[in-house]
Amino acid sequence: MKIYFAGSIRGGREDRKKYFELIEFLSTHAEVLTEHVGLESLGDNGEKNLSDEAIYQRDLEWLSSADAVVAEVTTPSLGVGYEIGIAEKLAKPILCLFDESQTEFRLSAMLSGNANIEVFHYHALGQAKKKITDFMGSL
Ligand code: 6IA
Repeated sequence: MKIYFAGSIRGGREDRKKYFELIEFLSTHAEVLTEHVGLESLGDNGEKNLSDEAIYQRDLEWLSSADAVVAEVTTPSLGVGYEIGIAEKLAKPILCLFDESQTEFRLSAMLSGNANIEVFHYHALGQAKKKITDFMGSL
């Protein structure tokens, strides 16, 4: 099972520790194609040794080959929104995780109003992990 994990990079790296923990948890269930998204060393400029064109090509290939997408969507990110839209068109199962305790953010209606996307609101990361387990079990 291959999972494409999406999380904000240039949209802001404040939640990177959360991405790291979710990726670690996901890795116990499946192969995570995008482990770099959770790396502490990845700043909001992303990967230094790859051009934007190379990153785009590689990420779209990974997205096409993934069995499902898990996205942490609390910090708004154009790239994550784009990936979710493409994943929907590719008919991939999509789970979006939104941290309700970060009250400065509100989830886009393009996700919360979309019946093709499973949106889960959580307060504690443990709830998100439990949801991931259920989601993976449903694939
Ligand atoms: O718009 P954002 O940068 O927040 O988009 C984040 C999402 O797009 C993540 O889910 C990644 O899968 C993907 N993505 C966007 N930029 C990168 C990146 N470096 N490295 C890896 N994945 C990326 C960006 C720029 C770098 C050459 C300086």
